[in-house]
Amino acid sequence: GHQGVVLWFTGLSGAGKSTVANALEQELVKRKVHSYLLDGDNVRHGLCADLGFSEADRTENIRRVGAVAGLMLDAGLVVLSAFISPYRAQRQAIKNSLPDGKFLEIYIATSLDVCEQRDVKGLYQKARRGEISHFTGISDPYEAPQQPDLTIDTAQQSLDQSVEQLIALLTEKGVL
Ligand code: GGZ
Repeated sequence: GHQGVVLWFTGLSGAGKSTVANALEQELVKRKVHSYLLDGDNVRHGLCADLGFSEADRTENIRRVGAVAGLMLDAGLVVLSAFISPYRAQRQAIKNSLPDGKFLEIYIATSLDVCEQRDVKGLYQKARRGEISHFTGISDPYEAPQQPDLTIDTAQQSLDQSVEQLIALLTEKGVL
């Protein structure tokens, strides 16, 4: 059988966290590996619908997601979690709460310039105009991982290459 793990994707808005995590999830389905993708789309409308983007709310958002990821890990799932999770201490707290080796940090390192040029949802433009406050990378901090298990820059490599790297990491760690 397979053993569970938490793959924690972190990076700026528009960096490609959800895209890469979705592509990996599809590959895991093909391999009949039970996985679940937690991201803003399925968490911020329900479990965390009461939270915004202040430091306290982001910390609570990430704390809840980390707790859910821990429960899913107990159930033996490969958990993919894709949130900006901008604070090092938040990510470290989740790592500390899980068994050794069960938290793999995936840094989606796509630069702010690229994310802002993509501006898929027009949020960066709004943030620059001051229409959104506390926007990560513009008017709010992002603390990059110092020793991620994997770094992916979606401007430098294809989606397929990113998935291959992740599969290689999961294989190396004995998950697959
Ligand atoms: C950052 C914001 C903000 C602010 C709304 N700052 O590109 P998106 O739209 O889909 O991803 C962003 C998402 C970030 O939510 P997370 O739950 O991942 O954040 S955290 O981990 O910090 O709790 C963006 C949208 O929400 N968004 N306002 N001010 N991103």
